[in-house]
Amino acid sequence: MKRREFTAAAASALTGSLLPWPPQMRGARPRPSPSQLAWQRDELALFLHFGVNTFTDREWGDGHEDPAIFNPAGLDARQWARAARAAGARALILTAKHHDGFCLWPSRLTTHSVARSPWRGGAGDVVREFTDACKREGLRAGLYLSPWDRNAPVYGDSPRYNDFYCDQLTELLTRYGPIAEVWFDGANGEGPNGRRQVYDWPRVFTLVRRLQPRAVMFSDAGPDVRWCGNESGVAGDPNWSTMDPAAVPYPGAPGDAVIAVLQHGDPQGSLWRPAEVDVSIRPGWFHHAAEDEHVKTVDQLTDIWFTSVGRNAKLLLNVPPTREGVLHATDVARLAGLRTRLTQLFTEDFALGRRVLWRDTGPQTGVAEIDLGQTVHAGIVRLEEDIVQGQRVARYAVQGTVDGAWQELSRGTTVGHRKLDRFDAMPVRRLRVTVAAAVAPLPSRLRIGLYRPPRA
Ligand code: FUL
Repeated sequence: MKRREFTAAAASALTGSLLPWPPQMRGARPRPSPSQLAWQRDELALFLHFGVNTFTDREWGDGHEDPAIFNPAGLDARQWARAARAAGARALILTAKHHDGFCLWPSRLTTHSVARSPWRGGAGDVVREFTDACKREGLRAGLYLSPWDRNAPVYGDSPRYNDFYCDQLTELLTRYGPIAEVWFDGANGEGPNGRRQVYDWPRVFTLVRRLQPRAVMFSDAGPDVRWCGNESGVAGDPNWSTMDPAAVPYPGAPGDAVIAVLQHGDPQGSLWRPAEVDVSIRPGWFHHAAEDEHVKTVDQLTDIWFTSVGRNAKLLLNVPPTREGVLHATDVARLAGLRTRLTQLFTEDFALGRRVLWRDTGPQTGVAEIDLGQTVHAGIVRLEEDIVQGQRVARYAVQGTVDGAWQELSRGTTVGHRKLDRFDAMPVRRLRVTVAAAVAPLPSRLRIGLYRPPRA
């Protein structure tokens, strides 16, 4: 589902300097804050789209749903969290409110919520069950609160809706313990009365920072992590984790130039704002029984892993609960299958423990060579920068000796947290990684891994 346009209100105020955190040092390369670092190191989070759309079989509700339709009799948040753990995910993000305005928690600000549903006799709270399940399974919990609300009567009455939205955020960020990520969707349209909302983003971001200082905020315009510019599972190449905040001034800012920056970042950008790749395991974001035969295969999910985590991004994989309130058996099996595949691919690192000979070839370039000690059947190379120090590599090449002669295995642009390249299977004895260009001197050497071919 593609986003719609936001109004340009308060755009100019949304620069990094507005916010007290993350700190950015003048003149130095931008670096991640501790929360941004933890967020990226999680690598995989699951997204849970759940709400009245699950019962109406729609993707975008209009806000006129009868809350009585919401009755997920077998709701089991523990099952969501266990499936996430089996997939190797370390966080989950739930749609506490989608564009229809229906709240999965008993918000005192609206009657369009679980409190008016028959589920748990009207005394239920999906957000509570979700956050409790995350805690019990040792996962971080995140919440999505749609800015666009097609039910709220005050939507489009800008100051009043901004109060309403901030009050809803306050409920979510004060009742349920630590929240690791707050997700602001760029989709936007008219309210029930045909009016457009002018959002007070600086106020929203400041509120989240105050109530949950460790949470990262996602939107097209950050402030902490950015959208990757598409919903197909593919981060940009190159993919810089830095960007100029003025390039995407507010969530939902339109235009090809905006999409290009979201995809690629900017090597000269003044802020650390890494890319998150959100994609659904199914054609839609919500569960539709008609799509049960169209769940992405383990091969497809593995490809997505390479084009997201393998391109310096974080993967947010949507797996929507059914009307019963559980993840569908097919989806659960695919998640487990993905983890099994990744474990198979990355268990044996031929370069592990081997001596790396590094030679500086210029102030910002160098060559690493590794003798693997034996000829190995290889097909994947892994490169990593120590992003605690920021991101610098702009161009690299990987070569291997095949029957004594150097051959190119892969080449690329950015590395960042992780770059994964697949290449035609080769019997490789020695490995060489050349950093041909960087945007600043490298503070430390790359980490290098070498693995079997994907489907050997
Ligand atoms: C989009 C929304 O319109 C979709 O319904 C979904 O929530 C997706 C993650 O973002 O902008």
